[in-house]
This record gives sequence, structure tokens and C-alpha cells, in this order.
Amino acid sequence: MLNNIRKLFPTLMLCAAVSLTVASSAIAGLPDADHLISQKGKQFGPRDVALHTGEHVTIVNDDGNFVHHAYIEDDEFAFDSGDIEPGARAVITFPKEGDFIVLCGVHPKMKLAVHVR
Ligand SMILES: [Cu+2]
Repeated sequence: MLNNIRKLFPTLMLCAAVSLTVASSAIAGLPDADHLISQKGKQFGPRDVALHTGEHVTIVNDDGNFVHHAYIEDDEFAFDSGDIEPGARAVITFPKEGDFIVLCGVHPKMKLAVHVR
């Protein structure tokens, strides 16, 4: 099941040209003025976030031992975090206006709506 889902997204792995940072929880204590998004309970929390152009969200895998993921498939903006291991995080910077949906390739029901103005 997991492998089948991941086979759907190999090309995304090649075109993740947007800045990506996956850091360990070792620096989780740093103050974060940006938008923190939880993945607890196999859902993004909050499920909606509003940003200004150039701002970023930090997606934190705070969901026990589950591996999560985050990707955006949009004509103008593609992003793929790869695996987000427990305790790790991924930063997505949004360079342009629009409404984007962040998905998890492991759990297709996980959705985060990002509104950039
Ligand atoms: Cu997930």
C-alpha cells in the first residue's frame, strides 16, 4: 500500500526546486515566528493557514512514530519534502500568491489549505 502510493509521485521528487529544510528535533527549541503546522493524529493542524507572499510554514511531525510527508502538486509550484521522520520538520516557502493544497503521500486524507496573498 505504502509503496503503491509512493510510486505515484516519482516525478515530484525530481522537480522539488523550492527551498526545503528538514531538520532534526535537536533545534526544535528555537523560537519560531512562522506558521507551525502539526501532523498529530494523521492530520494537519490547523487545516487552513493564510500567509503573505514569501512567508513559509514549518510542518512538524509530532505524531508519535508515524512517518509523514508533505507535497504540493501545482502547475506553478511543486514541492516534495520526502519522508518527514518522527520529530523532523519541513519548511515550505511560498514565493507567489495563490491557493495551494499540501498533501501527505503516506496518508491521502491529510490536507492543508494554504492561502497566499
Ligand atoms: Cu501523513
